[in-house]
Amino acid sequence: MTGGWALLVIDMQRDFCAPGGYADRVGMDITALRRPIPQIQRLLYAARGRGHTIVHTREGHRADLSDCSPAKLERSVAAGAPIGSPGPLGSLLVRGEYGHDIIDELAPHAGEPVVDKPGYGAFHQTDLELILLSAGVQRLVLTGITTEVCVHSTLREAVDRGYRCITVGDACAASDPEIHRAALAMTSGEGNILGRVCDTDEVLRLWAGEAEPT
Ligand code: C5J
Repeated sequence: MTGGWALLVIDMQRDFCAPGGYADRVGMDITALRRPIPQIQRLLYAARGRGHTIVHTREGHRADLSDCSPAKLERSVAAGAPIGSPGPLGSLLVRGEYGHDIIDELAPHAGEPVVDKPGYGAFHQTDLELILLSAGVQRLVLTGITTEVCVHSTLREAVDRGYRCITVGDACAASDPEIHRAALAMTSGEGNILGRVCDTDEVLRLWAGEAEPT
């Protein structure tokens, strides 16, 4: 096997997981979005124990929204949750606000990089690729939310960059379970065109050397 593993924990922020955050305001089901938390905790525990690289991401923008494209801003306004508008957790999806940070249950440990991203994909306008290159990573395990947007965008960016990817079905979530299923089906179609879809137990067996990575 060549290349090290990285566990990506995508956008498990209060803005997507807590009442009053962006997702709640836009009408998403935050109960569904919180469902992968226990599986991500298991993967984090195992990855830390095995010394795998762990990267957390957060979606958000500068307070002046100078890094938010007009198209993205207009979309959020039309959806009823304008990026930058005030809420009980602070301005929606703005860096430094309480809502922008990662939920307590999945708080990064000291030394684990947190990548702040202005887009949906975690490679877009970030230093993620450099972090992975420096750590010798070639295999990514993707978790987080939402399956169909930020996980999928990141997955597509990663596959085009040559990373071997596993999307962990029970460690990702969408607000709508049908969309979650469809996003996973898109991934594994055409002979795993966007990499494999596994569940948490399979990844743990793989890391334990009890299954062969492909
Ligand atoms: C969205 C994300 N859906 N993290 N962001 O706006 O998937």
